[in-house]
Amino acid sequence: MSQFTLYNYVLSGNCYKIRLMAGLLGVSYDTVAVDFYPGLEHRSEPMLALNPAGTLPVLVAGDLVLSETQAMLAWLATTYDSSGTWYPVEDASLHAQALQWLGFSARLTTSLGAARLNAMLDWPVDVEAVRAASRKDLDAFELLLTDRVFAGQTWLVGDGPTIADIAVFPYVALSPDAGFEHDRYPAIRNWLYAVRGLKGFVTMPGIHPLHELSEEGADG
Ligand SMILES: N[C@@H](CCC(=O)N[C@@H](CS)C(=O)NCC(=O)O)C(=O)O
Repeated sequence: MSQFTLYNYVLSGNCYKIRLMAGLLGVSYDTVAVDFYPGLEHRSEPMLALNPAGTLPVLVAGDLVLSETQAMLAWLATTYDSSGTWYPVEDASLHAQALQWLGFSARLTTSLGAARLNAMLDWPVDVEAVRAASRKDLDAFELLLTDRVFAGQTWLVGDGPTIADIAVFPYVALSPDAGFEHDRYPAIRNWLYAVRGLKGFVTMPGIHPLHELSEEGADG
């Protein structure tokens, strides 16, 4: 049974965060396709009535209308993860660290996300500024992940995957769309690999499944 409706654009990294989290939690939902480009339907009257900010995604569950991706991730984990591990609110330190990463993920929308929209759709942005911010964010993320590796950890918070990983994953994984390859980022490559290996992982254009070879695939 469908648990919520997602106003969705298939190429949007922020919409993908919600599709990915729902896949990992095994939650079913409906989608309403919004013609972000070229239609700019997210800025149409009906969409602005739903979300005056004119952004995607929008999540509707009964009376609840959410227009911030980070809040959607928190709501999904709090509502559908009975283990409590995806959003560790019981532990003040882990909770604060998760919120810290959610803030970082929002920043990535304005750096890597904007650079990607510009590269793919010729979206009007200050190209030099967003590309400089993108490189800075990727470099900083590589260093932070390297610290985690030295601490013997794979994930961003604690010792298992959380909504922090899901929030940060899309724009880092999609950065080659904007010409930011991962070759110089070994810690990022390992972490991307770990996320892609999660049970219930779903893909989007530009992000491939981890194992494409099956017995049939190997034959041709
Ligand atoms: N508040 C939003 C921002 C999301 C956002 O910027 N979404 C992009 C698409 S991925 C968007 O709708 N941009 C609208 C525009 O630039 O016209 C969130 O983090 O969920």
